[in-house]
Amino acid sequence: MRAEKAWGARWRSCAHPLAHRFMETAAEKETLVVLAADLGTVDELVRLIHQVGGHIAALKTHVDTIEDFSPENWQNVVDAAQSHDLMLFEDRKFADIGKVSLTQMSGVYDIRSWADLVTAHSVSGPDIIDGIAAGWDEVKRVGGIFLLAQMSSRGNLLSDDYTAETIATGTASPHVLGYIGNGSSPEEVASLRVRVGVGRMIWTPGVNLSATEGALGQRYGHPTDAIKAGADAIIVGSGIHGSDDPGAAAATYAEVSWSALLER
Ligand code: S5P
Repeated sequence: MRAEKAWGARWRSCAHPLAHRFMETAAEKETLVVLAADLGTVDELVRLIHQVGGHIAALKTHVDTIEDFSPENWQNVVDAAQSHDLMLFEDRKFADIGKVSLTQMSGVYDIRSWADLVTAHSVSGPDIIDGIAAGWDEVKRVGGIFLLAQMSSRGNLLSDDYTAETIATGTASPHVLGYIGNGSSPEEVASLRVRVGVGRMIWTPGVNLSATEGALGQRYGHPTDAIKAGADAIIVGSGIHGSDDPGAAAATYAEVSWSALLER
């Protein structure tokens, strides 16, 4: 099978079903691009999804930044994503105690009902994972969590020890599909991969083909370097949505990322 051949050990070792779903979509479309769809309105988002949908493997959102959010309106984003076989990845960066994280899975945005994947910090301890997972349980859906093991922003406080503790927390839970790593530094990604082993995903933001720095302390590295160092997806925002031709930009990131995986 095509996905298994391309992904090798990752395909055989990842236990979470949504990891396989991602790897299948990626292999089908030949892309490791996760679009960071950081735009302000539902219409803009839907237009972008249709422009780049054939070249990306998942859709990352910040739902609380959508100016015209309503549950009905948001359904257009969900439908657009599903029409391109994209999982919805809400980058909520949960960080509260378990019980509050559970309630934050519902509320105004009702993340549990449409997100397949979410991000969480491990700073509050392991119970945050059970809180988030209980949110999906309540609506009988399966979801996966990415823990922030590293960050791409300059001056962040995620030390080596913090990264190690985060991996220990993630390893202990079947809900943790993988980790966010710092795509701006191939060395950091490589050391994260050594610690994580083969059985979980590493997805990396902080990648851009032309810039080395972004606004307000964002740092960038080259997508090829991140993937060769062990990243399984590149999270790309400005490099695509900030381009004059997002469709063409997405196609380029897709091509670069897929070749890097095959070379790895
Ligand atoms: O450390 C991180 C973690 C994340 S999830 N650094 C990040 O930049 N991100 C997210 O990736 C961030 O929230 C944004 O949506 C995206 C990067 O966007 P870009 O425009 O810089 O490519």
